[in-house]
Formats: sequence, C-alpha cells, structure tokens
Amino acid sequence: MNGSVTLRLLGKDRRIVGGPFHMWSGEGIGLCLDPENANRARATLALDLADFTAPTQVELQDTLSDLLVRMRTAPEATIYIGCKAGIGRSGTLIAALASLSGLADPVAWTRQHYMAAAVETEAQAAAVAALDSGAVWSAFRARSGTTPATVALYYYPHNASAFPHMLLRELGIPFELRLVDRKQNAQNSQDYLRLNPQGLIPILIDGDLVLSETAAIALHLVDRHPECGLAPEIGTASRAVFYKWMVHLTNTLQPEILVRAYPDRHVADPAAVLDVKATAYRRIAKMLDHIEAALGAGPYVLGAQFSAADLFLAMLTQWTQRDQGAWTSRPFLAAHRARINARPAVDAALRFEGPQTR
Ligand SMILES: N[C@@H](CCC(=O)N[C@@H](CS)C(=O)NCC(=O)O)C(=O)O
Repeated sequence: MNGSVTLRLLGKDRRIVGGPFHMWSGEGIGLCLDPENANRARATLALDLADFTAPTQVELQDTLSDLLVRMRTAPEATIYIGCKAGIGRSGTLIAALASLSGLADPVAWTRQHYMAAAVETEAQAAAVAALDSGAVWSAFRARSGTTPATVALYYYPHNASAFPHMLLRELGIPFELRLVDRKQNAQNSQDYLRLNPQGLIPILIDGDLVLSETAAIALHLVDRHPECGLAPEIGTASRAVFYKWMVHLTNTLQPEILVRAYPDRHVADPAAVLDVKATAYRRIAKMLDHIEAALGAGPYVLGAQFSAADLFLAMLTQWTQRDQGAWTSRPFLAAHRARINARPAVDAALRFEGPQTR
C-alpha cells in the first residue's frame, strides 16, 4: 500500500511517499524503518524498528534531523519512507514530519491525508505527540554545521520575556538566559538601563544587536530561522494575518493587562485605583471575547498552522489567570492554552520559570 503527502519543511514543499520499503525505486531519499527489509541495505537512511513498535524520542530526533540534512542538500528529492507495509512505522514518521511542519493534530492529519490506518499503536501516536521540535532543529543544526551564535535573553520569570523564552526553545537555537532580578529592581540598574533605557524586560542580544520589545524580538527570531516555519512565508496572505495578530496582541491585550497589573501608575488619586483596575478588566474581557470569536476551533491563531503568534497568545492568557474565569470560561482560549502548554518546548520553558505566583 502506498500513499503520499506534501509537507512544508525547510521553507519548501516536500513530496513524501510512504509504503513498503521493498517498493522504493532507489530514487530520491529513502528512509527504511524495517530491519528485515530486502531493500534495507540500499536505503539512504535507516532506523531499525520492530513491527508495531514506536521509536524513542532520541531515535525520532536523530532520524528526523538526519532526514532534514538530506532534504536540505537535495531540495527537489522525493522522500520515500517505508517499513513492511507502510502503515504503522512509516505513518508514525510521516506524522512526526507533519508535527515538525507545525500542523495541528498531526496523527489525525496523517490518517486523513496519507492513509486511514496510519499510526497503528497508541505508543506510536504518543511518540508523535511528545516530539520536541526544538530538539530536532537543534540536532539538525549540529549535523548540518549551521549552528548559529548563541543569543542572550534578559528575562524575569513570567514577564514579557516568557514569550521569547518559549520561542527560543521552539527554535532549538543555542541561547543564554540572563536574569534581571526585579526583586532587586535590577531593571533600573545602571547596567540594565544601558541596554534598555526604559528599564523594561525583555532584551535580546544577538551579536551587536540589542533589541527591546517582545513582538520585535519574536519577529526578528522567526526571520532569522525561517527553516523552523514559525511564521508563514514573507509576502503571503498568511504572513499578513500573522503580522495582524502579532501587532494586535502587542498593542491591545498586552498593554491593557499591564494597566490592570499596575493601576497605580495610571492615576493621580489613589482612590481611583480600583476603578482603573475594574475598567481595565472589563476591557480585557472584551478583548478576550474578540480573540475567542476569532480563534474559533482554530486550533491555532492562524488556523491549522502553529506559529509564534500562538506562543504570544499563550503567554497573555497565562497572564489573565488571576482574573477568575478569564480564559476558563472561554472554551477555545482554554483549549488553545492547554494545547500550547503541552508542547515539549513550552513545557520546558514553563518548568524553568517555575510557578506563576502573581
Ligand atoms: N512593550 C514592552 C513591554 C515590556 C514590559 O512592560 N515589561 C515589564 C515586565 S512584563 C517590565 O519590564 N516591567 C518593569 C517595570 O515596569 O519596572 C514589550 O513588549 O517588551
């Protein structure tokens, strides 16, 4: 049985054919997943998996990063992924590639577009769900010799830096985190003010570049790493919609949440603090209603395609957690937040930053 799909990887549409590996013609890139296959010795790449078994995360990351290296050097090549019948193990690797390309529900997508019976066991589906794309990109860079210089992010847990922190982990690039200890008012220290005269977190250092503004940092990072596909291609309608959401989030919801968090900065009369807070909350609620309606079943901000805008939204919904029911009463936002937080790279960032206390 054969099937084929097209997936956008490394900024290009790639044709991926799956099936029994003995049917691979020898053209393009051949990935063999069946240790007993008659064609195994001719394979470009091989991962020996017994029938009905799932790859470990390390095996999956190694194999996918090797495959990406081959795709990079042979941009026009068809990729043939095969095992004994082309259903379970091959379906798993195709679903893992779909996940890497940012598609929502990659197993369901693979069953719909490749083969209805693809991905045969729960362990195979779980391996796809647990895939850490940042780890794959990082391994890909190490293997292709394209590892970028380390960037540094000045952060404080659960501040606006949380979004670029999650993004750096999704991109899988080497980075350093530098704590700006707000408990010690370090954002107003001489050293920090030299980097950001506004005394605001975050700042990204990339070579000679010192960049403030969360949204600008994210746009810079996705542009520097187009291979990761965390923003649609420049010049397309999807890219325009991506810009719309990035700008919308940075100039509506984010500043309004800051008003609610620091109402005292917006009043001359301390007695007005509660009113400012209540008004900001009402405005936040309206903005969340708008996002809830626009997001719909999504499941992502851009629909089927995961992007950096989802990390931005996830950070902001996280910030509204103190407003009882702000997102729990909005099912699409609640599902979005759960979906994004379950991503291995996001989970690693959140665990690093620790529980949000405010
Ligand atoms: N528009 C800026 C806002 C940054 C911002 O307000 N950061 C807050 C933390 S979430 C901060 O550094 N506050 C320190 C202070 O107000 O003293 C961005 O998105 O980077």
